Amino acid sequence: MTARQVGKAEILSEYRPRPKISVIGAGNVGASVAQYAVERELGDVVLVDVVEGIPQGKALDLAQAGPVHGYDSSLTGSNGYDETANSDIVVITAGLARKPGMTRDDLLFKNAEIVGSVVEEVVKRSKNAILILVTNPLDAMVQLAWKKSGFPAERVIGMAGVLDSARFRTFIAQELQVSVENVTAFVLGGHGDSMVPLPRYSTVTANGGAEIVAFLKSGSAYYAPAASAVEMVEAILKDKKKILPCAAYLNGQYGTKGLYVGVPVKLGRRGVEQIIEIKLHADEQAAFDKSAAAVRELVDKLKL
Ligand code: TXD
Repeated sequence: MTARQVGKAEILSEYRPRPKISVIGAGNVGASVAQYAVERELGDVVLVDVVEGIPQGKALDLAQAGPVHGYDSSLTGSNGYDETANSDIVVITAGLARKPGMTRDDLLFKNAEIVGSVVEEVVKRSKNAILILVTNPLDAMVQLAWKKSGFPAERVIGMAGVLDSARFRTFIAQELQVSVENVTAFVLGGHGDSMVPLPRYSTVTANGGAEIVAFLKSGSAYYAPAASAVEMVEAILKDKKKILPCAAYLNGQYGTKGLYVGVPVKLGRRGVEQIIEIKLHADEQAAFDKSAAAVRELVDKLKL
């Protein structure tokens, strides 16, 4: 690029604020998403929750870690949505978490109500945002959010595959005593017990989440889920064109139509920029179909 004199007016006219990342639900996952996002200086963060004082307190606490960690992203906590106006990305974690013995599906109706109202508030103020859904049951919640938002499908994405794949990689690395960095793995299908780890099925992986629920007793996993959501945020804001497994809207791909299910996608500034179709073996396709059928059953219950 050739050097040129840039006048002050030109600099001002090119001024762009930092990306705004709103995180709805300032619980375990939401607060960790905020933490990882500011630690990587991906943008300014607005934390929203219904519980008074929680988003404000956590936002202030995280802001005060800034001088130590060396980030200067701004953090705002609120019980309302006005501060989320013109967000680039909205990560939705609001809802109830699984308790021991509870399946993700038990959460369906309660969380549908919460996510529905959140999406309504969010889209009123951020018409061009990309929505990343985290709340369970994930595949049904992302389908609901897509319907409620009226957004194109490429701007409504579910986080599950990155986490499920990270868990798969962790277990393989622990078993083989090698660095997690040397292990790649992919998990397809819905986020639940019918998920399809590739290259081959593993029940250890499918239970990775339940294991943590059993350890923690109150609450479910949140560090790895938050890290996974932030990997998606980063891929989008930095337009990385990164291929990650996400819950995406299928329109015939993988033999499934009109449904959100976990598949590899290319993530960039426009959201889901491409759905990557890998050729499945017959047994993998059968497992995928079974998983998609389980998601459809749940979505049908919502009567969207
Ligand atoms: O892979 C995945 N997608 C997941 C999903 C991995 C981990 C967690 N997963 C699900 O995310 C989990 O089953 C829950 O449905 C959500 C959030 O889990 P988290 O562990 O963060 O739950 P918390 O700590 O209970 O936080 C939820 C917060 C809590 O502070 C509530 O007060 C708030 O959500 N909440 C709301 N905020 C805004 N608006 C409304 N209506 C609302 N209702 C509850």
